Amino acid sequence: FLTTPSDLGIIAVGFSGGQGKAGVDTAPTALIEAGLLTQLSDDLGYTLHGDVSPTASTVYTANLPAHDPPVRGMKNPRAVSSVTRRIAEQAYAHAREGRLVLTLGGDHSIAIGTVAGSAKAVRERFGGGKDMAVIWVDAHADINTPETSGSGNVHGMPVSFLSGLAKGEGEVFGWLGEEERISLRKLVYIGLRDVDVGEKRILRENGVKAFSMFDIDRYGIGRVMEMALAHIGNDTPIHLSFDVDALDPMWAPSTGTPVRGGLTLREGDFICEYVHQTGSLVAVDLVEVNPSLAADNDLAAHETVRAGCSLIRDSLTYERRVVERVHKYHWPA
Ligand code: 6HN
Ligand code: MN
Ligand code: MN
Ligand code: MN
Repeated sequence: FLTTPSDLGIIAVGFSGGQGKAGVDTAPTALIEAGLLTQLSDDLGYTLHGDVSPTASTVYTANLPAHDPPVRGMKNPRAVSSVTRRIAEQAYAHAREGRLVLTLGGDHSIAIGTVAGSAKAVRERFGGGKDMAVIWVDAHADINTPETSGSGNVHGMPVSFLSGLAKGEGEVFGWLGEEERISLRKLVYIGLRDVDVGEKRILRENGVKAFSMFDIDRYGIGRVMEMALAHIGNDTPIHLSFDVDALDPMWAPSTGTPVRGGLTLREGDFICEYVHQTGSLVAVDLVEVNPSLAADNDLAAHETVRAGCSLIRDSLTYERRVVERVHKYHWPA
């Protein structure tokens, strides 16, 4: 059952409609120009699939509805819904081909698509008893419902739609079905430090497992990862959704909603290596890199892109110099 697939499906999503700041749509190109794909193919030995041409990521924002007024306070609701629907189909299709799925965001609203696609593929392949786990690494919980959100930005809501706490309807997330849902019992947060009042209530009422920066200081990242994986269980496929703002702005300054007091780059890399090492990883997202927010400071943008490449590499391998890969949940097409 233990296999070492070398096929990686890549989805480049230059999309910024889940929040208000332009520039996050250029991240896939910036990551690729920094040499990410060469590192994945030449250094780590993956065979890459998917259109990763510089213009590919723009297809997700082509043909978006011209008229897209708020729905239940959500901004750009139809655009986010149609883009994430396409991503879900892409992620599902890659997974069905037996590929590990890597998605380059984009703001975090795109995880509605990536997680939905993974959840559906895992459910089909392994059956209901093996619902997928999600490890959400972020300064924020991204679990606002449209009703609790103060900003109306959908990048603060993906987890509520994915878990069914918020229900979609018609052209705004009506496509999200039971088969794409995740269970809040198999969700684990790491790195939280800026959680809204309504989100805290949701986390408490649903008993969601969350390791804040306090827990990381208290136990250390090694023990936190042990506890996180103990909660998920040994035998569960994992989708890792990594918001670069989980890192301290010292390491990742070019992001839309930075919060000080975050993870060191090494702690972020450790999380990725640790998750990879379980062999249970089925998909990775890297989101919220926004190179243009540091236009006055090229170094800041460059450092953030570099941090993003490092996190991705480490989620796809471990013991960097030894270059070992391990994959349990691989399925043939
Ligand atoms: N992210 N909780 C805030 C909101 O607008 O709902 C911030 C969300 C940030 C989202 O960083 O992916
Ligand atoms: Mn965040
Ligand atoms: Mn569906
Ligand atoms: Mn986020």
